[in-house]
Amino acid sequence: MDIYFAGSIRGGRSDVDLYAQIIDLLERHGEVLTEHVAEPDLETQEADVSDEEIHDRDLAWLRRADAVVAEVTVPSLGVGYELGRAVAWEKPILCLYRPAAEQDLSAMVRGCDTLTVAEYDGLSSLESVLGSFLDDCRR
Ligand code: 6IA
Repeated sequence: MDIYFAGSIRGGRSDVDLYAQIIDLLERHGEVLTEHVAEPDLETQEADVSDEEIHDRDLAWLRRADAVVAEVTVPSLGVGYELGRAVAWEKPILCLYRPAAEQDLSAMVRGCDTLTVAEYDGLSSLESVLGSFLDDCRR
């Protein structure tokens, strides 16, 4: 199973360590196409890649994905855009949100009935949420 993980980059990197932990959990279920989202020094690594190349490469991965998992607690335009494209392509989508966060989740995400929002408070509660979502994607 190909899994597209989305998380904030230019929207803010305060959750980057958590993204790495979520990706570790996802890798038990399939191949994560976007491991770079958890790369602490992504900015320097991707310095030679144009925004157009990033956009086109990421959309090709998104198109190919069997499932999309997004951590949406740190608001990100790019993640919102990816979610909109994934909805249009009828991908199974799970959004992970920590309600204790400063910013409330956008109504455009929470109000979308073709994606699932899972509220959680820490990594320990995620294992079963991710497992049951990805099992459903296989059916
Ligand atoms: O608006 P954001 O940057 O927060 O958007 C984050 C989302 O867009 C992620 O889920 C990624 O899939 C995608 N994305 C945005 N920027 C990149 C990137 N390099 N590399 C890969 N995916 C990206 C940006 C490097 C740059 C800061 C030099």
